[in-house]
Amino acid sequence: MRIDILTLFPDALAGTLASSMIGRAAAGGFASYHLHNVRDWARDKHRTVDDRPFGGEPGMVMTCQPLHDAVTAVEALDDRPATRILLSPQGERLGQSRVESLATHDRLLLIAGHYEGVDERVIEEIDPLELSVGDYVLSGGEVPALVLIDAVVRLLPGVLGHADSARQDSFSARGSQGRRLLEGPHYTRPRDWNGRLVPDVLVSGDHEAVRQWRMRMMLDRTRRRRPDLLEPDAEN
Ligand code: 9D3
Repeated sequence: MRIDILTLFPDALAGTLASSMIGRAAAGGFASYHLHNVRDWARDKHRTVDDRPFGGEPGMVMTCQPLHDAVTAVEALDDRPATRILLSPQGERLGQSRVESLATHDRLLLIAGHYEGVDERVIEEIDPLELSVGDYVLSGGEVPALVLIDAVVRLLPGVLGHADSARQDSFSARGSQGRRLLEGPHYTRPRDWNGRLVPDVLVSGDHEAVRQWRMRMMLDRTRRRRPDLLEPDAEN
């Protein structure tokens, strides 16, 4: 998968893209990351990429021309058509089902906004999928872009190795109707830590009892902590 990222702060992303699981996916040839500074497409001598909003709100807005030229130029760097994504607080909230679908695409073009936002006309022209990572205020789209990349790239065949992907799809985290559930508690040695014991059923050797206990813990926990996941049309 090729991932192009348009940003005003490429330095803020470079380190993370080279490290951790995200970096290993690139080192293994499963993904490639290409950072582009939108400022490189500005035309005036101060390389301006923002301006004051019409209508008198506070803050600054990213202007149309540099961003549009950047999208056009970057898309031409490769023959594959890119799925355009704008990270935006006004976007659809990112969920695992969207992540799974994006993991099947050959090429993503991520646009990380900054300042108060992006001129609406260039959004209309580019017509990107708009995605948010949650209902809290961040200072820009850079961290959301990294969130999306991490979530997508770990699903690419080969990145985690077979064991983990198989585990993810069949074993854990799904209830009787195929809905995602929270995971239950995990334990390791010692069996007695400061008087806190590992539940007996887990050391009983009765695999069916363990399976039932696990399912009950997952359901209890989901009911208590994330009842929204049990709703009929939960986004998961
Ligand atoms: C004037 C009101 N705003 C500032 C408090 C609006 C606003 C503009 C720009 C709020 C956040 C941002 C920058 N955030 C993103 O670009 C962003 C984001 C986010 O803030 N939360 C969750 N997901 C995302 S994706 C992109």
